[in-house]
Amino acid sequence: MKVHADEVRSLFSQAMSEMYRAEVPQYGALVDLVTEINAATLANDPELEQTLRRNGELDRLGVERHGAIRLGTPEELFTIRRVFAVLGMYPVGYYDLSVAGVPVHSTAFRPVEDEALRRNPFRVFTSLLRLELTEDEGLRKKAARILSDRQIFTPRALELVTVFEAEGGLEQAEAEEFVLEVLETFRWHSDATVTLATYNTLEGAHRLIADVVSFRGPHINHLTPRTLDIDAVQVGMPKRGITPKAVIEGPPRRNCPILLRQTSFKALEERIVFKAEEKGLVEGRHTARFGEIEQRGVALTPSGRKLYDELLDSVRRGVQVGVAGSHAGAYESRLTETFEAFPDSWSELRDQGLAYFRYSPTPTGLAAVAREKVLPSFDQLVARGYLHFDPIIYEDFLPVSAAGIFQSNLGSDDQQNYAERANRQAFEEGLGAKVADEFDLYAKAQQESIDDALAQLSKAAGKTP
Ligand code: OOG
Ligand code: NI
Repeated sequence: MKVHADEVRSLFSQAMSEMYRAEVPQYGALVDLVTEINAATLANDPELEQTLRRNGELDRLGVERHGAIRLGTPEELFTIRRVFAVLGMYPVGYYDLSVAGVPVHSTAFRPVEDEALRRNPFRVFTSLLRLELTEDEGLRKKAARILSDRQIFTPRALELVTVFEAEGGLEQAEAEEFVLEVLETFRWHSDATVTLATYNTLEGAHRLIADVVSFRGPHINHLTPRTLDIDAVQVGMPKRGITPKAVIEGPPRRNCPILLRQTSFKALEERIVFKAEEKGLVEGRHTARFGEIEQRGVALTPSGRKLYDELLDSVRRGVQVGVAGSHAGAYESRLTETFEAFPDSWSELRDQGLAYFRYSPTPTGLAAVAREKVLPSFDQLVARGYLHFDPIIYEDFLPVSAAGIFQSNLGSDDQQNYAERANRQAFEEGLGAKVADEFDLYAKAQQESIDDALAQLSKAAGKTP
């Protein structure tokens, strides 16, 4: 019997979480804090609890994580796509981070079907280094040569991917083996593949280049739990010896959370053993791994997203963000003020077509149509409370936020100005597939819920004696 991909993904995300807990103790402390705050938030807000329960989100909350990796070559990207497919994760969205001075472009590998998301929404933000954005040709060639010498996947992992592709699934024992083999790709290596001198040259071009090129594999650089109250966690972190970045990325605190709010704490400084020029080994330091938390809200439609982007942009033009703690207060109050222009009730968000919702018939609605034997119009069904609507959670990422997270962990002095040069086509060529459009996925989920709800209501209306 083949194991369902959702099952393999759950095994994998759990194994990853255990590995990270063992390697980065602060991650464990953060997960404990988030678990406490989520429990307290649910206890104080029965309505939120009901909504999460109806959406099947309550069970996934405790295991929900996203991670991030940075790859070096298009070939690595191509193979990681095949690896993630075994885990039921597919590329969604294209993120160009060159605008923010980070020489990468990215996608998010994640489950796409409602049912799969409910089971375990594990996502990995996956970036590909863009050496072509670096001006120094010598350095570009050197980095490319080092990268071409490495193999980030174990031979057995590659074999099992081939088995999966040929047979459409893995047996239980193969799935368990696969999880262990793939874990190797994400593991931290404290020994670099380069000399300290090479590392320093790479770092001189960009910290991120050094992080990608100097190691045997794309170590997972953070694993993020989902909180229901990011402000409470932000306040609670220092008490547990964790220092978060100055500002929370994304929209401000609202009654109706939209998209995604994120905050992170600084990377660990780790001891690295470099190759020596002659004989022996040289010790040095590298920072790569950090911690992050996130609070997720409703997915926005293209017009909702446009409004979000415009408002955020006007805030950022007005205040220098995240440079120093003293700016944080000014940034936050401006953010809150500016976002007053964004409707903050579920019904306004729905009426104005700004967000996506999942519809379900109410018991009152089912009873009423059974009695009346007619089906009112869609808007009437909603107005009369025959149809209930719940927010569809945003499952993706935000480029401006991602850039803020990258930057705070690379050190703000690292900022460089690459020209905006999105190159989705090159990314997809490397990937060997097109990335899915996130809006299509949310629209589909909304439409399916409508079709299903209407089918139930008309069945109730027709069945009446
Ligand atoms: C990824 C940073 C982006 C997020 O949650 O937006 C990210 C990285 O630093 O590799 O994880
Ligand atoms: Ni992240």
